[in-house]
Amino acid sequence: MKFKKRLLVLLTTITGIVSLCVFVTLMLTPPDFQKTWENFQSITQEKWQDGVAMGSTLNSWLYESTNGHWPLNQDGDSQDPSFLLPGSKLDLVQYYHLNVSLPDGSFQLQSPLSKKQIDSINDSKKLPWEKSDLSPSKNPWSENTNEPESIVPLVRPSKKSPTRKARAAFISLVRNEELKGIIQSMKELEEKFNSKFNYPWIFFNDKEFTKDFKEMTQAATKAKCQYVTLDPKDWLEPDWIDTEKALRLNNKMSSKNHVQYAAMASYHRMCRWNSGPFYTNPALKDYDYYWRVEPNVHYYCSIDYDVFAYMQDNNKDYGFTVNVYDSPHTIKSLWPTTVSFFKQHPEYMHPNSSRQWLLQKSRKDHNDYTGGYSTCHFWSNFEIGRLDFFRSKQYQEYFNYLDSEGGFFYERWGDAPVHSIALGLMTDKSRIHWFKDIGYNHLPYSNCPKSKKCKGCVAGKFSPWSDLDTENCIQEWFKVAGTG
Ligand SMILES: Nc1nc2c(ncn2[C@@H]2O[C@H](COP(=O)(O)OP(=O)(O)OP(=O)(O)O)[C@@H](O)[C@H]2O)c(=O)[nH]1
Ligand SMILES: *[C@@H]1O[C@H](CO)[C@@H](O)[C@H](O)[C@H]1NC(C)=O
Ligand SMILES: *[C@@H]1O[C@H](CO)[C@@H](O)[C@H](O)[C@H]1NC(C)=O
Ligand SMILES: *[C@@H]1O[C@H](CO)[C@@H](O)[C@H](O)[C@H]1NC(C)=O
Ligand SMILES: [Mg+2]
Repeated sequence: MKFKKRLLVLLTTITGIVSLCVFVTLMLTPPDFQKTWENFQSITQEKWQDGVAMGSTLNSWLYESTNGHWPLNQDGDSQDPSFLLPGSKLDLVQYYHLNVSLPDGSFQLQSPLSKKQIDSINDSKKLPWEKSDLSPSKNPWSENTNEPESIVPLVRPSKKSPTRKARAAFISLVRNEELKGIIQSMKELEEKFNSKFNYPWIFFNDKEFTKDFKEMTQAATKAKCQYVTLDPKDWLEPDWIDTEKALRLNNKMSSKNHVQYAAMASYHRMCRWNSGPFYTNPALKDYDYYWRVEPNVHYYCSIDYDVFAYMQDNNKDYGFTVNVYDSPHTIKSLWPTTVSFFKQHPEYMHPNSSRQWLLQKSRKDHNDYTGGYSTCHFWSNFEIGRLDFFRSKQYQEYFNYLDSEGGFFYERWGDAPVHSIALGLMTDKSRIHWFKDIGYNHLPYSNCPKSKKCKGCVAGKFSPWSDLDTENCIQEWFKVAGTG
C-alpha cells in the first residue's frame, strides 16, 4: 500500500517535470520561427506529395525576412517565400543550420553559424561583378548595356509611317488555368515592347481555350490573337512509347533522383511538343520568327527597336537571355543518342559551331553522368527563334531520331537541352545571340542589365537566392562565343 502511494507520487513528479521542460522549450522557441516552420512543412508536403523528395533529408539555411524567418534549402529547390509571406521584403540573413527530415517533420536546430561560415555566405551573396572576374571576357553586367550592334540601322517604332515588319509572332503554350499568369506576362511585354510594334500572339493548348481565356487575353493587346487547339497526335505519346514502362521509370526518377515534374505525363508531353511538333504546326507556316512567352514571367526593360527585324537583318538563328546547367538525371542518354545520330550525319555538324560550350567540363560530374554533355543550355522559357532553323530537314531528322529513341518519356529530356544541343552543333556560333539588353525573369533566374531603361531588377543579379548563383553557366558561353 505504502509502496504504491510512493510510486504514484514519484510518477506525478516525473510527469510534472517533463511537462515543465516541454513548456519551457516551447516558450524559448521564437514564435515566428514556429509559425514559419509549420507553414514550411505544410507547403513542402503539399509540393512533394507526388513522391518527389519525400522522406529525404534536406540541409537548409534559415533566413530572416522582414516578416520573420524563412527556411531555404541548399539543393536549389527553394520555396518562393511570397506564397507564404505576401508583400514581405526579403532581407536574407543566415542564422541557423537546419537539419530537416521529411516527411515526419523531425528537425534539428543547430547552433548559429561560425564567423567563417557567415563570411563565405556573405561572399556568395555578392553580385557577379563583385566576385571574381568572369574571365576571359570582361564582366558584361558591370558596364552600361546598350542596344546590340546591327549590320543595318535598327528598326524604330514610328507613329507616322508603317515600319517594315518581320513575319513574326509571340507564341505561348498555356493552360486555361494559367490565365492570370499569362495576362501578367503579356502586360509587361506589351508595355515594354509590343505596344510599339504590334506583333500578333498565338496561343496553343492541348484543350479548347475557354471563352474567358480568349476574351481576357485579347483585351490585353491591340494586336491580333489566335487560338490553336493541338492535334492529339502531336501532343500525346507516339504509339511506339510503352506508357506503362514510362510510368514506372518516371516514378523511379521522381523518388530516387528527386527529378522535378518527372512523374507528370503532361510535363513530358510539353517538353516533346516544344522540341518538335511545335515548329511544324500549320499555324506557324506564314511566320519566320517566334518569341516564346510563359505565364508569370517578367520583362524589366524598355525595348525600343524591332527585335525580330534585328534577328533577320543580322542573320540570327536564335536569341536567349539565360544560360543554366540542367539536372543530369533528366538526360542520361540524350548525349549518347545525339552522338549516334551525328555519326550517321557528320555533314550536319557546322564547322563554326559552339560545341566546346556543350563539351566544357565546368561541372565534370555532369559530363561524366551524361556521357560528355556539360548540361549547360539556353533556358528555353525565353527564346526568340528562326523557325526555318527548326523546320530544316537536319533539325527535324534529329528530332525524329530522338523521338524514336523514347527519351522524352523514358527519361525527362527537356526542350531546352534539345534546342541547345541542336544549335550548339548545327549552326554558326555567331548566329546565336545573347540579348543582354532584355531584362527577363522566370523564377528563380533573371537577366538584369545595367541600364536606365530597366526597372525592378538588380543589375547582374542572377537569382534572389544566392546559393543558386552557381547554376549560371553563361561565363562558359562567353568563353566560346564572347559577350556580343
Ligand atoms: N496547354 C498546356 N500547357 C502546358 C502544359 N504543361 C505545361 N504547359 C505550358 O508549358 C510551359 C512550360 O511549363 P511549366 O509548367 O511552366 O514548366 P517549367 O517552366 O519548367 O516549370 P515552372 O518552374 O513550374 O514554371 C508553360 O507555358 C505552361 O503553361 C499542359 O499540359 N497543357
Ligand atoms: C541530420 O539528421 C540526421 C538524422 O537525424 C543525422 O543522421 C545527420 O547526421 C544530420 N546531419 C547533419 C548535417 O547534422
Ligand atoms: C554579412 O553581411 C551583412 C550585410 O552586408 C553585414 O551586416 C554582416 O556584418 C556581415 N557578416 C559578417 C559576419 O561579416
Ligand atoms: C566559318 O567562319 C569563318 C569566319 O567567320 C567564315 O569565313 C566561314 O565562311 C564560316 N564557315 C561556314 C561554313 O559558314
Ligand atoms: Mg514555367
